[in-house]
Amino acid sequence: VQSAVLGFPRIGPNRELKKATEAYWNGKTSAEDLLKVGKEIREQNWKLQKEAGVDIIASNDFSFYDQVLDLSVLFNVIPERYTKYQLPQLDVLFAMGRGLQRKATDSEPAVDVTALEMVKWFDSNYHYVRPTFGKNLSFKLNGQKPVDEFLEAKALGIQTRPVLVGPVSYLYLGKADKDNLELDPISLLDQLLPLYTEILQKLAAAGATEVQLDEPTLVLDLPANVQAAVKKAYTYFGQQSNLPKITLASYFGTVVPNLESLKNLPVSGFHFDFVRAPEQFNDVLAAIGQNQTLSVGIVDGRNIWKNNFAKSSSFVQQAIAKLGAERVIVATSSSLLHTPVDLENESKLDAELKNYFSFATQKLGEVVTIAKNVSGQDVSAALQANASAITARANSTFINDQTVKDRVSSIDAKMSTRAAPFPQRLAEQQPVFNLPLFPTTTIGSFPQTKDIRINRNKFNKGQLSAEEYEKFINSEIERVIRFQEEIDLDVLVHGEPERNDMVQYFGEQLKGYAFTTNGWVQSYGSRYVRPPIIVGDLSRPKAMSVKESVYAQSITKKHVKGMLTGPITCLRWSFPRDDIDQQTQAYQLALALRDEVNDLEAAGIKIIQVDEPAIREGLPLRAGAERSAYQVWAAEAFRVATSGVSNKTQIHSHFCYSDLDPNHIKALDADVVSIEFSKKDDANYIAEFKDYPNHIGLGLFDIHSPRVPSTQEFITKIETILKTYPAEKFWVNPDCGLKTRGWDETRESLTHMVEAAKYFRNQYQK
Ligand code: THG
Ligand code: ZN
Repeated sequence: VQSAVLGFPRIGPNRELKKATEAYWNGKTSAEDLLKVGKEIREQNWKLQKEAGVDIIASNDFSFYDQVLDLSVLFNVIPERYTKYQLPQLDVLFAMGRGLQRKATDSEPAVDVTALEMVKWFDSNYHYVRPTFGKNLSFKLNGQKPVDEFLEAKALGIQTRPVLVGPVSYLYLGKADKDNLELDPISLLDQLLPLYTEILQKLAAAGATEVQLDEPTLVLDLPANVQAAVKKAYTYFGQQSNLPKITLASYFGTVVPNLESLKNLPVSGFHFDFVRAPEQFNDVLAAIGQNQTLSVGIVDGRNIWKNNFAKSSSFVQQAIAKLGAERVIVATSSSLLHTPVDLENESKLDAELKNYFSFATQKLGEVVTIAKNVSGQDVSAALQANASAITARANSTFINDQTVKDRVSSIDAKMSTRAAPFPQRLAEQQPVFNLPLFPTTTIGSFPQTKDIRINRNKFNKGQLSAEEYEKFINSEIERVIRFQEEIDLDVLVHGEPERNDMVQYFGEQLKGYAFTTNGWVQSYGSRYVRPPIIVGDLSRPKAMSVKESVYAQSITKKHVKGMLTGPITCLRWSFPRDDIDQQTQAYQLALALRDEVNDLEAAGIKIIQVDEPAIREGLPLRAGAERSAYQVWAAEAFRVATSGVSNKTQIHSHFCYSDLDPNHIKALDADVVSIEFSKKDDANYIAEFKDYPNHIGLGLFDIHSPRVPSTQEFITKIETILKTYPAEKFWVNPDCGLKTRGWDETRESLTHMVEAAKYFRNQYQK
């Protein structure tokens, strides 16, 4: 029985890719330098997998930004605004991913382009760059990245299985441009299939015997025309000559509702995710054809818990019993992109905990061991060590906390409902805040400068005392407060200089969490996160954010928002426990946050923002009972966290990077919400939020791009929104936090934003 890995993290064991990419963007190194780092990482990853004994190793899983964006470049799905500057292809790729604004020089003209939209990859915290289909499409191949990388591995003596997102998922995850809204991307399939064929033929000619085409959209509720497109695409490939064998891979859920479209397809095999959806086993086994292989995704690509070898092996054995050993492959459930690179890099992690975890590198050993075990090879030592780790975790002392359990069972409707409904709260809040029309604010974070990172590092290494560090943080807070006063924002924030990340920061302070020092996972482009790990029942030993908020409020007359991360987002951006359900973990977090919200209020903070950007990504991928239940408990968890305050305290929340459901947002009953909007300025989306009952800020500029919008651009945008949206409910704010931006562009953008708000204030007061 063979072992397979669907993809490996491409960031390098010590974030080599991030460092190289950002150095290139900052003009410190050349494109050649960056390409070289990419090549080294690929080589290292392939060798690691080869040495671990993995039989089927992916290539083309590497990307300098995003694998979906790579395909857009490969197929020339490049909107005109990126091509008119004659930039090198690598710079076109980055411009599409993050926008580009460059002043004219003697030799080069000025460049000013916005980025494409970035959206969550299914229910993960990875973001892909959405293919955007404009009016003047001219599909053709740009280069041959998959072939080049295949050949690179081959030259190292490593035969790989190239991976590409499949044609149906590529189109279905894309969208029509706003000048081309009548287009259904799926209708482009006929134009795309010859290009896939061309690249697949090139791969075959280069020596690839097999490719992996990822069709994760098969786990969604697909309209009939998309199901038909699956059938059509793979039937088409079956009719072409000189293609490699195709493994059609799906993951993150069950494919059963779309199984009809997979029957009798001329592919050599399928890969399915049995970690997330073991219940699809009988149905998919009944559906696959006589000679087709089944890649059994059994090692979790989305979480870090050690695999249970005994359980996994017996699962795979069932497949072998039906299909025969030669038709079964043991695989990771998805690409390992979503897990940290190597547990061995964690020198500070408690040894007991470490024994329960498995990162990408360790997961290589897991697929290999399970494959060997079901092939009848002797891996008894590994099995024994594994069994004792699994037992030890189940019996470990840090998991259970009866006080927490009791508190969760005491949650009732009163705890999750504000004292009065919104109109009454608003009436009580207005005299407290006295805000002007079009109040301006930001989402919370301000630039995380090099200086901040250096000082945080020094403090963590013990080179800076607690007092010195606090003094430094306070000086940063003061700088941010003065800046906001200077540009005349209405509701201020403290800027979050003390926080590395909005989830990790709280994870580090809650009991029941473990955290890593080097467990980075790519979130988008060069931005990575270190998800904390929920290992036991969660509680809050002491206040987590009160000190900084109180200091900020003490040095200004304007209101400063207290800033917290909501229960769902803490859950979604952590590695959750797999031994209890997510709802229980969310309630535990909600109670810890409720205490924090109440403490902030008691300390005199009158506006408290509890961000839930991950609320949408937690939504089960398919409609049904589980999804409806989630909508209820996720909203309830948020309200448990935020309903302990008086009517006069204003609760804000913030959401980003997903297509939001206004009804779900409504169920949270926050007084003011801000939502990401700058890439979604089409009339339909505005209309969806038109009836949102509470107050709302539609994000006015893209904070992922260094680009600075002009005052006029803000005015035009607000004008469009005000055609459908009532002015008296409207807040003026950016799309998201500013931590990834530099100070210069932040100052300029916010200044323009405030000017635009004042322009409308004047207009409306006349
Ligand atoms: N935190 C986490 N997940 C997130 C966000 C976040 N997902 C969605 C959204 N915000 C966009 N993602 C990110 C992820 C990382 C960063 C910014 C936005 C970021 N990371 C720093 C970096 O890579 O340089 C490292 C931060 C650190 O020191 O921990 O800026 O905000 N969890
Ligand atoms: Zn955001």
